[in-house]
Amino acid sequence: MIKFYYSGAPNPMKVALMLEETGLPYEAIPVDTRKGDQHKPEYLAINPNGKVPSIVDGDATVFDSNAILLYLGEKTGKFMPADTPKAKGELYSWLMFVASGVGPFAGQSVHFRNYAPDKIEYAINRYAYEATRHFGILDARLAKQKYMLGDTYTIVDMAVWGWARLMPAVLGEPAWAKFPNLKRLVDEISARPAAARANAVKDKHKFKTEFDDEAKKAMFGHLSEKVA
Ligand SMILES: N[C@@H](CCC(=O)N[C@@H](CS)C(=O)NCC(=O)O)C(=O)O
Repeated sequence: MIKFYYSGAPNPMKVALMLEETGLPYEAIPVDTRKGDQHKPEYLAINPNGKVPSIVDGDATVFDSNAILLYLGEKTGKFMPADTPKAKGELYSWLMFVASGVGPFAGQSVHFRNYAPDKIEYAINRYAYEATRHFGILDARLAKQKYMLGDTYTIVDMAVWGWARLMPAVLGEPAWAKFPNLKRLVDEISARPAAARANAVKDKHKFKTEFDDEAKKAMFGHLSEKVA
């Protein structure tokens, strides 16, 4: 049985979606990042980066959401494109684009818009600009084809869904008007039974909801340590 270390945040939710889509048996193990569970030695032994998600599958340990999507796709053969150099080229490119571009820039946009103690216009604009640019690239691709890799739903669409469904927090609700094709994909995936089950996973556990000093200390290490 796969052990799935998670919280209700966007990166774990992509993996919850894939686990539900594939029907693999798994045990969801909560990591309450607002209480600092991600920094406990037993969790750092699984993911030295101290973030969620991670999975343990027999003797395989995998961390980083997009690596897990790829691992589960290869394990099951499901939601993967054709096994050809051309299709693999597209898979790796778009999956890494989501991992290194869409995710981190959307995350920083959420941070500077909603969480930073000072509203720094330069930072807010930089990350909103890059997040808008990245979502625009996805939208343009989805204007030409139904899914990120063509005619079929794959792990790349799940990776996109993880962050794009949080558009209101990343760029504000009105931003959806700029990305109609991306909205179509997000709405389609959100309506899938597996997405409803993925969203319901976190309701099985009680996560801390208060964003108090303990939560800030656990999630924003830079507030207590000056390195620059
Ligand atoms: N590149 C990692 C990023 C993981 C990540 O940033 N996870 C967030 C939740 S979406 C987290 O664990 N936050 C808690 C913290 O930063 O302490 C991935 O894709 O899995």
